Amino acid sequence: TRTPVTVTVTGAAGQIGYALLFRIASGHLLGADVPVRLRLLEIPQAVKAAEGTAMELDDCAFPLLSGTDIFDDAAKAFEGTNVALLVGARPRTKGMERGDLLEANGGIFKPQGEAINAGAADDIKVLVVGNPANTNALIAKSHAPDVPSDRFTAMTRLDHNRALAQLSKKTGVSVDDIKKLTIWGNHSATQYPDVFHAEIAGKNAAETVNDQNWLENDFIPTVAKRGAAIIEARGASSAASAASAAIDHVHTWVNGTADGDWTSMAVVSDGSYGVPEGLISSFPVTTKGGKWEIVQGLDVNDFSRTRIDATVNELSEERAAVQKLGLI
Ligand code: NAX
Repeated sequence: TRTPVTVTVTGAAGQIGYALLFRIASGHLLGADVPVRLRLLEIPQAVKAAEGTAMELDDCAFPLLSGTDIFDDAAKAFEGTNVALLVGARPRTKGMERGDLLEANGGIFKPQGEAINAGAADDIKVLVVGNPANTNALIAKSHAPDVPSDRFTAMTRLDHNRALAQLSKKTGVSVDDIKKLTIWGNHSATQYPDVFHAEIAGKNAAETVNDQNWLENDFIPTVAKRGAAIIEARGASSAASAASAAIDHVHTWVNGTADGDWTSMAVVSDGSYGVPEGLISSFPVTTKGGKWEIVQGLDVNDFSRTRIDATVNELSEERAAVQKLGLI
C-alpha cells in the first residue's frame, strides 16, 4: 500500500472545514487510491469543535483515512505536510479598516508561512482559501524563503466554477463542454471572468453568446458578487461550494489539466500579461506532473486589458499596504 499523503487543514472547525474534510478523507482531493493523514489546525477555543469533527471522520470509517491529529500550534500542524489548505482567516468585522484586516491576517499567515518553511515536506503544495486569499498567500510565501515560490497558490477556482455555471445556464450547454475560461486577478469584487478565449462546445464563447451587454452587465457582476448573493440567500457565506472548489484546485494541480483546456489559479506572477512580478494573481494555468504553467500568448483585447489592469492594481495596492505594515 502507498504511504499516506499528509494534508494539513487550517480553520478545520469552520464551515468550509466541515464541508472539506469529509471529501478529502473519502479520496476526492488526491484520488481514490491515495491514503491521507489529516492534521487539523485551529485556534485553542475551536479545538474542541475540531475534535467533534474528527470523531465524525472516525465514524465514516473511510478506508483511505489513516488518522487525524489536531493542533493549536502551527509549528506542529505543518510537520511533514505535503498539501496545506489554509482556510482559517480573520474575517472583516464591523468598523474594521482594510489595514486592520491585513494586519490581523498577517498575524495568522506569517507564522504559518514560517511553520511551513521549517517543517513541511519538500514537495509541499499550499492553497490559501482564507480571505484576502491572494495577499494572505503572498504573506505566507514571503515567510517561507526555502520553499519554491510556485508552491504558494490562492483560490479563484470557486469564481471559475461560478463562471462556468453562469455560462452553462445562459447557453444551455453542459459545464463539461465549456473550456478555457479564465478568472484574472484578485479573488474580490474586482476579479475579471474572461470569456474571450473560452470555448463552448468547440466554438468561441464570446461569439456564441454574442451579447456584450449581458457579459458586462450581467455575467461579470453576477460572478464577481456571487459570494454576497449567497450570504443574502443562505444567511451564511459559501461553504460547500468553496470546499468543492478547493478540492478541484488541488486535484487539478496534482493530476493535471485536460488537453485543450486550462483552469484558473492565483499563482506568483512572472510578469506575464503585464502583471507585476511577485504578485499572487489569478491566471489561465495548465498543470502537469504537479507543476503549473501560465498559459502564454493570449491576445488581450482592450476591454479585457482595462479589467485586468483594475484587478491587478488592487493587488498592487494590497501588496503596498502589507509592505508598509512590515508583513512581507
Ligand atoms: P468560519 O468562520 O466558519 O471558519 C473559520 C475557522 O478558522 C474558524 O473555525 C476559526 O476558529 C479558524 N481560525 C481562525 N484563525 C485561525 C488560525 N490562526 N489558525 C487556524 N484556524 C484559525 O469561516 P469559513 O466560512 O469556513 O471561511 C473560511 C475563509 O474562507 C474565510 O476567510 C472566507 O472569507 C474564505 N472564503 C474564501 C473563498 C475563496 O474563493 N477564496 C470563498 C469562500 C470563503 O468566503
